[in-house]
Amino acid sequence: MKALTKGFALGIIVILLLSACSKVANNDASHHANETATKQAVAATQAEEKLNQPPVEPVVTRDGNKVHIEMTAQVTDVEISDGVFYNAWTFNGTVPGPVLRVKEGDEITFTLKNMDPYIPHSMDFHAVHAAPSKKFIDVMPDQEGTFTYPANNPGVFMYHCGTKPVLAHIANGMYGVIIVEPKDGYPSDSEIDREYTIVQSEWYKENDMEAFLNEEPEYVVFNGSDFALKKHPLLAKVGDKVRIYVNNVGPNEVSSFHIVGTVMDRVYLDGNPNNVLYGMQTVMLAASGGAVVEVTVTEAGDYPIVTHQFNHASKGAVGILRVTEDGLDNGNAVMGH
Ligand SMILES: [Cu+2]
Repeated sequence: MKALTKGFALGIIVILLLSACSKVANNDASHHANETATKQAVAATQAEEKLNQPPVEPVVTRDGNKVHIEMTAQVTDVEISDGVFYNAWTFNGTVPGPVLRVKEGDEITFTLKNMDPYIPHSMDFHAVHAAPSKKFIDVMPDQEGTFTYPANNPGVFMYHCGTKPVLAHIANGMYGVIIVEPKDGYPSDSEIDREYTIVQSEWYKENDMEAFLNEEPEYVVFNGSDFALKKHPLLAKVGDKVRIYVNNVGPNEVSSFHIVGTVMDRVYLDGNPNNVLYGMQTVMLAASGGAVVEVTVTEAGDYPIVTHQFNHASKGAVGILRVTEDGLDNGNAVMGH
């Protein structure tokens, strides 16, 4: 569809150029008309041109319990599989966007700079209480918007662009995780040796609304690509207790999150310390659902992390938790799953 549109735009330019050539002797008025048409065609081509804006670091500053967060909405190519790039709509140029961490009781002042010259974007933090019609509103192209809200609930929350159609903005890459640490911590904090964050998501045909609506995902991935947690396994030492902050951002599928070779000591559903479960094999994550998952690794080796919906694992949602005697990467080839 996109290629067709582009071909169509190029066709218009060729026609314009041909018509310009055949009317060399025309008077000023038609010359002016041609110039205007050419300018319009160039503008149309520029609108068609894919942007690839370099990633921008988010700015996070704290003053007491007031946290200022500054992020960008931008269009950036991201690698979703070996050599496969997706022209993504992003927060700060990465998919998922930056992992944010605040504390229960913080007040967030959030600024979104929309670097996308063509369409509006916005921010919907699942971690806050706010009227969406006032605080999750569109920020127009090349503009910025600032919003203030409290983060009064601890948890592992999704954030995403909420601009219509939301499905397109999420499927194109505009999501991430904000962790709100409980004000008194988790009861198991003192036992934890290592912490990681995993975001599960889907990739469909690039910017194809029909595929987002009605087709199966081409990839289901952890942390943005089908290789992120294979090329760079999560590391642990024998005997460590490992905590994973996990969220399934969808947009369409649920996750059956499972770590092969372990039983979860504790799971805090949605990351709230009151929602504790023990001895879980698999935790189900709704679209946008999160959890804090804790496991103890007792033996050296590679432990695959999967969604136990194996059609999705086969499409990329596999990571490796690599356990070694010293906690360092031994560089072993990753075992398949
Ligand atoms: Cu958006």
